[in-house]
Amino acid sequence: MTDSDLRVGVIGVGMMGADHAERIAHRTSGARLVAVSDPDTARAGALAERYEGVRAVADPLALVADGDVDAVVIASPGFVHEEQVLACLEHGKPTLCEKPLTMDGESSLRLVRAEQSGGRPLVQLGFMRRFDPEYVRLKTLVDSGRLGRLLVLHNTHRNKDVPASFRSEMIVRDSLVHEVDVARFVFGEEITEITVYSPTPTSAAAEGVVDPQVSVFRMAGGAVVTNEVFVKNQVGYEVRCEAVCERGSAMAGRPWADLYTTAAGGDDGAWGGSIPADFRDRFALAYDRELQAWADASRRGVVVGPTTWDGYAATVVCEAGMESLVSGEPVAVRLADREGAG
Ligand code: ISE
Repeated sequence: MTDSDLRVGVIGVGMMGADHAERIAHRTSGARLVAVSDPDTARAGALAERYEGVRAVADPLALVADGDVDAVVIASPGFVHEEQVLACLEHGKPTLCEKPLTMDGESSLRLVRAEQSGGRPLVQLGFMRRFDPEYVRLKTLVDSGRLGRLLVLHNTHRNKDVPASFRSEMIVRDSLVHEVDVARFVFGEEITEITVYSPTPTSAAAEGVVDPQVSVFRMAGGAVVTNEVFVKNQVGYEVRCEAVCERGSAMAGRPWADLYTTAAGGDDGAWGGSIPADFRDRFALAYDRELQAWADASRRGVVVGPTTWDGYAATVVCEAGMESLVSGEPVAVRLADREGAG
């Protein structure tokens, strides 16, 4: 720890925020955890006590304004992101904002424009797959042209379980949003149309929830992306992405690089590895690299990785996806002019 360390405040210390707080406190060089805020003040207090020199601040906007906080991680729910990100922009503080950027395209666009009018990029979006070594290698391979043109991308995204309050729309907005970003990242193009299909739901799904969901994106260049999102698979966290090109394919996330084991079982032997329980395990390295890249860039006064525009585009695709979830029909994605006033 040195005087030039980036002093970081974390807003929202539930599952992901607490994980990021620990990462900043112990695994991010050049960064120091100094403050945390959460509507559950007891939770924030308990977390602050775990680390030396960390304060719990009740009001998240006071944390942003605090002169002893150089940069902010926002891991609160999406519906409070707009005012928190705006406050960070107003105070000129580098920010890492977890997805979704906001709950609808209009408010996300307001943040894009607010950042643009400030004259300097400040916000990195928390799309961690872009920092996962396998996704990075897949993207590098596709970009190298060695496999020829990229034709189709197949994404699989499964969670072991979610609470009954995790409704069909959340599967689009909170889960599929990652694949929206992956498609845009790997192709380097916008998504122009989305269709969300509703297969027969698993018997584990809460009443009225469409799980799994299968969706198809049409990319600006004409290619197609398929996605399966299944949030109650009862097994564990399985996330993969296969790029199908003219002369070969590449897959990230399968098999998960893990210890291969054999075991005596029943009449026969058995072999296997293990499936991570959730995203914190599977993407631990990606999160480490994401936070390190953010801290390094923040100290240099730049932004690397996904931007507010990426957050905005993902929000608009998900809005169209929620419309398609209801109708089952393809819905066009209409983005504002990237630099313009619209
Ligand atoms: C959660 O919010 C995440 O971001 C996870 O990566 C995703 O797998 C999960 O479905 C979401 O609820």
